[in-house]
Amino acid sequence: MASKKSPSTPSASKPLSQPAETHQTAVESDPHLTTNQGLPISDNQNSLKAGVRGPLLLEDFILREKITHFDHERIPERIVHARGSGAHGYFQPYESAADITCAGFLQDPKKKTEVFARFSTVAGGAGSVDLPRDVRGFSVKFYTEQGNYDFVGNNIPVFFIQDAMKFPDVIHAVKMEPDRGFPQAASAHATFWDFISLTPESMHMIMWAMSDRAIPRSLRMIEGFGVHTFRFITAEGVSRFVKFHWRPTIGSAAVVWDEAVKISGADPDFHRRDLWEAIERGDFPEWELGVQVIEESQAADLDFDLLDPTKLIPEEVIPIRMLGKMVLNRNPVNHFAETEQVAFCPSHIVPGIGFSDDPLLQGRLFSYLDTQLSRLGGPNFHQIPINAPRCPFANNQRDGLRQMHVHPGRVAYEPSQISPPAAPRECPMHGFRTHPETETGEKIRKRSDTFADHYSQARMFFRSMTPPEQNHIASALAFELAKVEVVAIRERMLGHLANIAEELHQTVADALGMPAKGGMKIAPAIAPRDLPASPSLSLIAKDPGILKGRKAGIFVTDGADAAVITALTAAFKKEKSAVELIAPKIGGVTLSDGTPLAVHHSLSGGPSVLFDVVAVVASAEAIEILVEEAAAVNWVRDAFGHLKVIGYTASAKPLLDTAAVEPDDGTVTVDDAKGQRSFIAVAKKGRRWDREPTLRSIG
Ligand code: HDE
Repeated sequence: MASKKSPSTPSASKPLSQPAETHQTAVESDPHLTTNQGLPISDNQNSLKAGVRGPLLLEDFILREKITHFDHERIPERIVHARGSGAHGYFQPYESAADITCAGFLQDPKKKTEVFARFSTVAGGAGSVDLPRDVRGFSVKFYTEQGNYDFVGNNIPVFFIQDAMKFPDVIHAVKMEPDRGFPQAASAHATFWDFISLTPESMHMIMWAMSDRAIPRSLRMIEGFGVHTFRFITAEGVSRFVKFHWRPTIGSAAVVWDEAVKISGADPDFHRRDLWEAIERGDFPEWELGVQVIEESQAADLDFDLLDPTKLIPEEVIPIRMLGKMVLNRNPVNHFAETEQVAFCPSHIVPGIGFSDDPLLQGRLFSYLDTQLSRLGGPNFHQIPINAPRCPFANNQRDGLRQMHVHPGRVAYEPSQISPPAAPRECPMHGFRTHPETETGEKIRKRSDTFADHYSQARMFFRSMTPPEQNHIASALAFELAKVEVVAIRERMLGHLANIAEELHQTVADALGMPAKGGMKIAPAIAPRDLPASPSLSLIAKDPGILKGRKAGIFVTDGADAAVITALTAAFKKEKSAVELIAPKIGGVTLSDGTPLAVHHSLSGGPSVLFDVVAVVASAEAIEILVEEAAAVNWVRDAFGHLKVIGYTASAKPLLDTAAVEPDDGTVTVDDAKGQRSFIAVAKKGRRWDREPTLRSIG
């Protein structure tokens, strides 16, 4: 506990709040390195040996303490969502939501509530890459005055399964296969598709998981969803159903699959770094929190069961009411203490919010507390600073592993006549009350018939996508199924796709080289219906057309035009886009006017996949050499292939020619102010989707 404080990071080893302060103060005035018992250490470089070249002595308690602590540095990683990135911030409501909920943090527009958010992938281990095709977790701990409220959602509004009983199965199927220990963080393997092909309820989620949503450009750009139906309850006890939504204020965007593959090698920490750097440069990620509100009487009119977590309510049917905004403005001080030790539980709610009987949610209410017991070593994990409520908390729970509080007094029960007057008592006025729902029915293990339509919303999702997004879904399915060596699994999946959309089935069958009309015939429990399309589900359709929050990469060389670089950098900054410079060597370049210019990346360390929009500002002499350099040619070729807008000085044109760049609206010369303006205007529109069919076929 009494670890030494580094003089350069005065608060680094300090608990965020809470007790234990006493452990620190003992060393605060002592600059020496000590053991955990406070014994000053005279030599931190050499172990105790029998002679300078002799064996180590068991007596070296200092070495043993240091190594033992090191050996136990890791705690069990989360069984799912192991790889995460976190940040601190606040939530502030726009106005009082008292008409729908009495939750304290949603009442006063002047009041900010402290939050900690953690974003994660699902399938991979803690050391896996940031950009596999996967669902992203979206968790937020609100430290409210009525206790901690944990929002534990995903970036996809529906789930693979309808009943908690199936969760270990779907996760075992997607995780690395147990005999061989691979693949890590990938659904493209036989066991996943084996399970999915036998689980028709997963088809809607599969459409989302194969869509661009599963390869987000940035964690700052993901949408978040509560998935299940929850309740909002007013002070008068009126209950309504709600579906939660988080919307990033800079809009959502994805990478293209080939970028995801390359980014995973070029920067496995792409998302974590992006979140960290954005917060460090003051470009704070923001999300609006909203709800779709459904009157209890309205629930029966919906054409699906609100308790079924494989269904969503289109915004076109019930619009989202925005309640307030979350801003993440502070990076963690210590990844382990905060991001790793944070414990989210869907059962952590506050008055004004309630659960529905969704059988997946009901299972989760048990699971998260249970998992913390093994991950965080016992029932006192709420005392770890990142988990501790910021409001006072008191009860008669005592002792247990890793107890950090020293509870005074002889009474740890109630009722009691001898407890002090200030001892905690239940509070009928302000205490949490479960909504008094009437439950009737047999004890039964059975899926409700109202959960049986597995294809209509999958079809709705697919048909709501723009053509490029539909092609991406087909390509993702073809890629994943091509990795499944068991032909029967592929055939069964084709059978499901035929039930979702014939055009999708045919495209994937063609891409797999499976016979025309290939696949198994799968009889749906309920014939799929043609629901109206929901354009709000498409990312491309609601692209905000901004550069804010994006990153530009300018490739510069010796002799490059200083004025052009200055103008472009200023133009991107004006749009609130980050700018990074790339040069053949990390030592930087000397510009046309003789000034030296420092850069952020060398060519090999800064491939164009890391940027949203790129420019090449180069001298003719440098380009003459670079056309022979594969890394430079690929930099441009990839940018073009990934549909990026490319700005270039006329002198750089030979490099574009060597990379077989076909000039189009998205390739713009930037030598003068007019060109620079039109480059920025085109760049704002985002990727050149019209280029894609000329470059890639499905599969
Ligand atoms: Fe989780 N889930 N889950 N899950 N989940 C966990 O809890 C579980 C589900 C989600 O950033 C675990 O602390 C069951 C849906 C997120 O720390 C565990 C079921 C959704 C996170 C667990 C589900 C989620 C978790 C593992 C089916 C979206 C990461 C470590 C009944 C609404 C939280 C932990 C963080 C983590 C169980 C299904 C979201 C094992 C049993 C649906 C974002 O308790």
